[in-house]
Parts: sequence; structure tokens; C-alpha cells
Amino acid sequence: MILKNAKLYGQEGRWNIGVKGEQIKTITPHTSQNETSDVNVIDLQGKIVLPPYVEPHIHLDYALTAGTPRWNQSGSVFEGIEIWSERKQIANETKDDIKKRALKAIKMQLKHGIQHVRTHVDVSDPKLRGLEALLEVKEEIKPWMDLQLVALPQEGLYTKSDGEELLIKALEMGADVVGGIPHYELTREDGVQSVLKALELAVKYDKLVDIHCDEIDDDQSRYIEVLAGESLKLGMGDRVTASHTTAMASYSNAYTYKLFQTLRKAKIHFVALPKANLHLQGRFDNYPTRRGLTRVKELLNEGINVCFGLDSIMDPWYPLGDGNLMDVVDTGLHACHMTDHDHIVTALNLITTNGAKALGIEEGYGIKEGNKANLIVIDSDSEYEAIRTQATVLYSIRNGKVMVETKPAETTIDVPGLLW
Ligand code: 17E
Ligand code: FE2
Repeated sequence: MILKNAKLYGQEGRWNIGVKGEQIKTITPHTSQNETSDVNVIDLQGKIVLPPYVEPHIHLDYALTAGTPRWNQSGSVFEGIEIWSERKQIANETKDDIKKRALKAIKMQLKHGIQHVRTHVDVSDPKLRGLEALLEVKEEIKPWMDLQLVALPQEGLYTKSDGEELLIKALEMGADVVGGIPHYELTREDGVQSVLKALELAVKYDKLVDIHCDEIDDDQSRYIEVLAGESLKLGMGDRVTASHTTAMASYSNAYTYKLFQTLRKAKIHFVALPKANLHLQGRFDNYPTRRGLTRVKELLNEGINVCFGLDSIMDPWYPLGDGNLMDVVDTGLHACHMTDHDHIVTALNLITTNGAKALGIEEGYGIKEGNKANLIVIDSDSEYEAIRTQATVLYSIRNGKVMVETKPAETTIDVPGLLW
């Protein structure tokens, strides 16, 4: 297959991408003289080709459950956790029920050009049904999507006596990443201990770490300094991700200055979830209401890796969402005051290379000769216009085969007599 007349994201010129089998074989300059005997040629007409989108943070075991058994009235993180706990007992879903919901959500993600996903999975359920379901989904979906599973003790590691045992069991069953939720533990000390335990288990079981960290509008919630500081001491920062960190929006600048010194050295990754946290945070504020987003622009400015994720597709925490990361980028650029030209034209890094770094999948990721032919084509020939118009994903190609194709909508406007 030849993908001819492609613009490569972030690069000048037009290119022909030769795909052989599952691999990108050649990338050569496109000229009008290029002739080929290959029957399978797609003329991209200058549209942007980029590596597949990376969803670094979603909860597939929660997807499509919003409103059952009840809607989240306060819109807060904590009511979401309560509802999920109630639902687990009442709904009594089988593994197959959970798989079905997860796969429906995955279909939405595939449609939007996502091929790499890290999903958090609740391991507070003594039966570990969600994990069993997602372990099977991970295997079944492998030809089309790479899935990483985070063992998340959603109801806290130390709020019940079996928390630690369940987390360890989840890691032994095959979860890839150790999770945590320190701001939900009963005491500050338990929160600190849960972070230390996650790092200890990651070393012991050779796993990555991704903590729901400081997802609260409390300027005193400072588990990020524990996570970053201890990762630094252990020399494992690049294997560690801090998700949410919304309390950072409430820290004083003086404390943040000191914190950033540690973050720069620790080299941990950050996942910001602009749509979810604009919705969930600020719920205990009057006006002015805080946005409750981590300091994305400032972190990036310090050379710290930040990526964007969606978090939810219709669950007790967030009632909307259809998997679309371009929409997350749009919201995030607005919410983080990143609507200047430089941030716009590089915004897709937030859902491609930056996400790949956080997930530790950089090797083999990218449009390069010799890499797997995993790529997407979006409906725009400029980085700026791609963001302005929230360009549709026209093709998602996986292992050299077209997996998803979307025809752009066509509009006709019958308004004669104007100089458009
Ligand atoms: N769990 C949690 O603690 N926070 C969230 N935002 C979601 C699940 C979606
Ligand atoms: Fe989350």
C-alpha cells in the first residue's frame, strides 16, 4: 500500500509512505512524477499523517454506567466514588456484562483514531470482576489496540482490611501498572503510605506506577511531593505518572516553586484530564469558581512531560464523553490558557508523543521507516487548522491495514450572489 501526498505532522513537505505487510517500508518525497505500479494507493491530498492517538487515562470498566443506580447530583469526585460503590453491590454484573460495556467504549475510541490506551481498573471489588473482564478484553483487542491496565484501589487501599491483598492479587493476575488514590484514604498518613506501597510494589513486581493524585480542590493535598520525591530517590521517575493533580491549581505559587524543583529532577509524567476535571472540580466553591486543573502550561514550560486524557465515557463521575481526544485538546487549550499560536500548532503532542512517553511505549511509536504501519490521517493539511476545526480522523491504519475509515460530511449552502 502507498499513502501518497501525505503531510507528516510537524514537518514541511509532502511525502509518500510505502507500507509493506505490517511495516512502514519507505518514506520518500512526493513529486508529481511519482508513478507506482502498486494498485493499492490512497491519495491523501496533503492531509496530515501522524501516529495513532494515545489515551493515557480512561476507566473502561466504568464506561456507560451513568445514571445507574442514580445520577451524580453534586458533580463531585466523592459522590462518584459513593455511587460506584453502591452500583457494584446492586448491579451485580457478570464479567461479560463489563466486557460488553468496555468494548462499546473501545469502539468509540477506535473511531476517533486511538490505538493505545491505559485504563484504570477498580480492584476494590473482592471478586475483581472488572480486572478479569479487562484482562480478557486486553487479549481480544490486541490486534487493533494496545491496552495497559492499572490496578486502582478505587475505594482506598487502607479504608478496608483487604485493600492491599487485592492490589497484590491484581498485580499477580497481570495488571501492568500500580495505582493509588491517596487523597481518598482516611488519614494523611494512610495517603502517604499508599503512595509508598505503590512504589514498593512496582519495584517488587516490575510494574509502572500511575496514581490518582490530589484529585481534590484542597491546597493541603500534597501527595504529589511524596510521589515525585520518592520516585526521585528510587531513580524511577520515568516509570511513574501522576494523574489529575488538580490540587496543584490551588497551591500557593511559593509552594509550587519548591515543588517544581523536585518535579524537574524526578522526571515523572503528568496526565491532565481537562473535560473531566472542569466538570468535577470547583464543586464546593462559590464565585469565583476554580477550574481545578493542574498547571499544564507551567509544567510543559519546565520541560516536564504532560499529556491529556478523557477519564470517562458516561460514568458516575462524568455524564458525557464519546472517546474523542481532539475534543479534550480543544477544551484543554481553552481551560489552560494555551490558545496562543505556539501551543495550538503543537497541541497534538498532548495526545500523541507525550502520551506515548507516559505509557513507556515510545520505542516503535512514530511515523518512521521500519516501524509498524500504525498511523492515522486527519482531515486537515495544517497543524493550526486541525485544531481550529477539530479535524476528523479519516483513516486509522493498524499493522498496515485500514481499520477505520470515515468519510467527511459534505455540506452545500445555497446562498447565491455573494462574493464568498
Ligand atoms: N475515579 C476517580 O477517583 N476519579 C475519577 N475522575 C474517575 C474515577 C473517573
Ligand atoms: Fe481517573
